[in-house]
Amino acid sequence: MSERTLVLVKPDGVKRGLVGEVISRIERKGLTLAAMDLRNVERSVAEEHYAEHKEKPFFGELLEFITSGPVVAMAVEGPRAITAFRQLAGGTDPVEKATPGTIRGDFALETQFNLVHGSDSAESAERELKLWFPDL
Ligand code: IDP
Repeated sequence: MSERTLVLVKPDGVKRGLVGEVISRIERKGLTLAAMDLRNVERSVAEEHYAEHKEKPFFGELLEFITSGPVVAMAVEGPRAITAFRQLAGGTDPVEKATPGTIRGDFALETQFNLVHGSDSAESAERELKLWFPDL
């Protein structure tokens, strides 16, 4: 049974030239791209995307960051794609939680600038894919 997840290469990943690296890891895992787009993020989309964090102290900074430059948005598909990509990404804190061998563990140092986003559940994936790829 195949499922889809939303993956973002965040502005730090695009600026650092890590788009190819992320796509390569997704493809080597056996997952496939159902859609992909380089785009600037509207503030309203950023607010909706991160709605679950709106009471957090870092919400303002997070919106600034995610709208600071283009992101690459992807719909990634495959068996257990949601969990599979979360494993490829590694934990949120790239030093304390992400292990070497993961995207964040190999390439990031700061929690905010952790390079990628991946939906964290089937419900999130459905909500986020509707937001980012309404026509898919
Ligand atoms: P996730 O991206 O691993 O699912 P979430 O807890 O959903 O992690 O947080 C969303 C994003 O918000 C993180 O990827 C990171 O960029 C940012 N973030 C999370 N916690 C902090 C923090 O304590 N300070 C600054 N930014 C944070």
